[in-house]
Amino acid sequence: MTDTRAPWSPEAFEERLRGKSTSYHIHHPFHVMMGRGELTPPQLRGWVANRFYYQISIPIKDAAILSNCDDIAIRREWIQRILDHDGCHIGGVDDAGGIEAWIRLGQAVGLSRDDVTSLRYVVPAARFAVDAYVNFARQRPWQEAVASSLTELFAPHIHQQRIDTWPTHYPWVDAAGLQYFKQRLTQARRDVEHGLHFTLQHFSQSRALQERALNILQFKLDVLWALADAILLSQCTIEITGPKA
Ligand code: AHQ
Repeated sequence: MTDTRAPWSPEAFEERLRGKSTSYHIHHPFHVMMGRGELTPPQLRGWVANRFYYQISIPIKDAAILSNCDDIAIRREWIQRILDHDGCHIGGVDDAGGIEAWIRLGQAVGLSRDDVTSLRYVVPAARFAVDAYVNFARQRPWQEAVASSLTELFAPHIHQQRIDTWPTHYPWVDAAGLQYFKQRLTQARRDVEHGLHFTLQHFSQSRALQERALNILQFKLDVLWALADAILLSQCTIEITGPKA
């Protein structure tokens, strides 16, 4: 059956994308508890250790997008995301990258580097949620994987919330560990500007494509929600015994 509906205007399409903020994981009970200072130290450590699997999977996901993408202009933009996470040494400047910053966050909450990098605390349901995202990027057209990254429309809010509240709610956390959230404020805004511009242009060829983009964004919102479910419901808590490196 031919779809005779006209596409939404770019403004109306963007409004619908942004309207999905109500499904963002900042509203998940675990993150509500975090924002209210209600998490115990073992719970916060469990979150940091499990989210590390998401962090190390992001550049794998982005490399999958690059490997599927035949558009040089898109690849030139997208490759920066890998450097942001893996770090780089360009023009004499050494950037350790976001994955190293997340390990620093782990140490700031009392975990050792090995506690984080060994993935020993990552619960099965957390792996499954993250792997669903990576496999989506591997198996779906790169344009759909670009659209799936638009949960970062809402990310600056949650990063800012942590920067604003952790020093008061979790004063035992070494403040240097918050550096990851601070650097994501600018990186997320830059990434979203590019990803949103492409999504508004590419998916506006038809109403059906626009609705597909909304469903893709909902899939990724569900990945983040399921990741929070996994961490909350698995009751992954990490007690600290003795000094940590
Ligand atoms: O630290 C995050 C990050 O590097 C990314 C990349 C981006 C993507 O490509 O899907 N999404 C994302 C997100 C990060 N942090 C999450 C958080 O709550 O700390 C938010 C998440 C996102 O909103 O997609």
